[in-house]
Amino acid sequence: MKPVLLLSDLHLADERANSAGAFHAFAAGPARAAGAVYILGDLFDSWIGDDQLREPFAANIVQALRGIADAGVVLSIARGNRDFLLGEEFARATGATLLAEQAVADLGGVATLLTHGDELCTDDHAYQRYREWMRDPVHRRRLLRLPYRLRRRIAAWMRTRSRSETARKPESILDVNAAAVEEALRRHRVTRIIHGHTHRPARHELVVDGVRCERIVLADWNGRGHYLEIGDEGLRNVDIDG
Ligand SMILES: [Mn+2]
Repeated sequence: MKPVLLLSDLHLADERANSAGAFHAFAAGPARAAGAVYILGDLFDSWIGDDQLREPFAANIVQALRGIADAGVVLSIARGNRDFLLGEEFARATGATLLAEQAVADLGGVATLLTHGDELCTDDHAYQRYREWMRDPVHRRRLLRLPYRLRRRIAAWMRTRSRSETARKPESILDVNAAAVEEALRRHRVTRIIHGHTHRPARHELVVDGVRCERIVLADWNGRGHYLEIGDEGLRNVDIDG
């Protein structure tokens, strides 16, 4: 069986050349030999609408994604909190399928819940309120109608605000809530969840209703790339240099 590769929180941006380099190495190499590639959100550090496709940096990344899909690899991309505005035009340009917020996929014979994971951070009430507002299609449409340059300024302002708020919030409320994780596993009747968002890569074991379950948190990219490979020999974390 060809391996399944999962990655998240690449936060690709013009000013992060090493991460972009690692991504291009990934797209030209291991990704093309995979059976499926899942990008679980925050591929881009910011996405302000599919008209961002005309930016040279974004166009390069999209071309690399297209190369993966054209190699016959099933490419699936979840929206993260930074790139929740990824839309149909982006999907068409890349040949990727945009995943629902929570999606179940059979990965190496194990039904696995895939999500970016920010919806599980329910202890961060201020963030969840913001998230609810942004999820409203009316708010999204209104946002997307604003001129491109204005959206870019808003996104920059939101990134600065998010950084300062995250810095002042206690560590504990920025992680997933245990009850929210259990509830998600129960609702989808799965024993494994893979997510990103928290930038706390780990493999956690937990017991839900007497059943052993597993929660895998993918690593964020910080100058170096990372992906999780699920293959015949089990799970393996792989680093990619930019
Ligand atoms: Mn995130």
